[in-house]
Amino acid sequence: MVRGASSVLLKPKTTEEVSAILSYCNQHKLAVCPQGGNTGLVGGSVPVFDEVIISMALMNQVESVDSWSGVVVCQSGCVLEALDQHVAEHGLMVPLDLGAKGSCHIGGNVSTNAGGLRLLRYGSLHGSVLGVEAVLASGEVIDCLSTMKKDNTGYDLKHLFIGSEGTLGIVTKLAINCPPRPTAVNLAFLGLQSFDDVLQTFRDAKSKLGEILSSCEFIDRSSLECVEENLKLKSPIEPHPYYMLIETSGSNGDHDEEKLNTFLEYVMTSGQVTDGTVATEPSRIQHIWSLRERIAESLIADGYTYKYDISIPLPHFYKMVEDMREHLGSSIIRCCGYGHIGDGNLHLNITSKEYEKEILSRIEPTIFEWTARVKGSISAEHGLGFKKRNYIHFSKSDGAIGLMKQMKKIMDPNGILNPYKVLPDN
Ligand code: FAD
Ligand code: S2G
Ligand code: ZN
Repeated sequence: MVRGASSVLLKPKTTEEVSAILSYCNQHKLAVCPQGGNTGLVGGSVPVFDEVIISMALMNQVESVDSWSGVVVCQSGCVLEALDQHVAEHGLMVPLDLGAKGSCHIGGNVSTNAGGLRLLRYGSLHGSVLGVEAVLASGEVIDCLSTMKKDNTGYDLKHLFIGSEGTLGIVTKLAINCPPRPTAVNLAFLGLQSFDDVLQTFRDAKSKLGEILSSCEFIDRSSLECVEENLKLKSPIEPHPYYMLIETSGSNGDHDEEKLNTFLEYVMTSGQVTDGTVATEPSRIQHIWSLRERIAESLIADGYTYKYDISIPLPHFYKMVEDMREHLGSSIIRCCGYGHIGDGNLHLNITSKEYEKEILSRIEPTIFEWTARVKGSISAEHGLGFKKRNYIHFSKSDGAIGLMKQMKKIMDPNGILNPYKVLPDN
């Protein structure tokens, strides 16, 4: 848990106001902390000392929706869910979905390069964001707000602002390529006996569902027990060691249902999947998604959560959970693994009654060394923020970190943008 406070909170309404604020803060060497929906999980949006908080909440207007190309231009303070509802009126969807959709901003999503539940289908924001308008520490407005899907004129600077967590500039507007909203959605909730079966079923889902596969999520028994015990949610199938959520999204219900049934028949007869149910009706789909999306919330009820968001090569994916569980023994309440298996992204969460330094010292740096050994990433999608910045060297070379520091120096010479975030102290 990261806490902070500041005596100044500014809520600009326009790019010009952001520019004037940053130009003043830069001249007077006043540090700032950009804030979106404040749902980040690594302390990136929390002031460390008395940084001026710049909240983007009032910059929440959609500027244009091009129904031919599906490109939407909006301000960065649009709440993800509200933006998705807005574009839904045009038969489009925002190519990103995550449990925090009701509060997070699209600007915060871009600044953390959020992954979410459908990256498997719609790719990363580095692909779906076509243009960015951002304001540099100097107050200079950088207009890279192209709405073109192809633009090979010089260095693609928008990528600097995607995932830099407010340390290179404040994102004020975005152009996003929004795909057509699917008219047919199915969600299968499957029970499996072994992790090998999970991997095999993932591979079969890709080959047998092909283009209609839109999400493949994983939950272990401990995660599901947590939402059942702490939130009193009910699983639609009998207890299993492992579970998967496999979603299809398409434009032809009959076609998709036939493909999904063929896939399910195959994985059930092969014994890879030993129980399962399929939801097509929105309220049932929502209930099954809540079993996955509310795991984080359910863990809070245990007490203190040590959270790890790791990219791991699939053959090692669940071994880390088993190794950590054995390593920590009875000193903890729960060690559970869930996440975006389709992206190789494990959310490993450990809980204890309250925070214990001794437990943390048994987890870290072991978990980061483990990750580095299998050439994974110590932060798959949540970013480094304040909490993980000093572990960056477990996933980035000294040369890469050195170049990042040079870029930071060029773009923010006075170091006023979100200090103590992303880059390590030394
Ligand atoms: P904030 O938390 O306000 O800020 C995040 C970072 O971006 C900070 O460093 C901040 O300074 C910076 N920032 C914010 N706005 C701007 C801007 N306009 N310009 C420049 N910098 C800015 N994350 C995932 O990737 N995938 C998930 O599946 C996922 N699921 C989640 C589920 C729950 C229940 C919760 C609570 C969080 C989840 N998250 C997930 C984490 C979080 O929602 C994301 O990191 C999200 O992108 C943060 O958006 P935000 O608007 O809340 O940003
Ligand atoms: C998710 C965020 C929740 C968590 O649920 O996909 O990114 O706390 C996570 O791990
Ligand atoms: Zn996630």
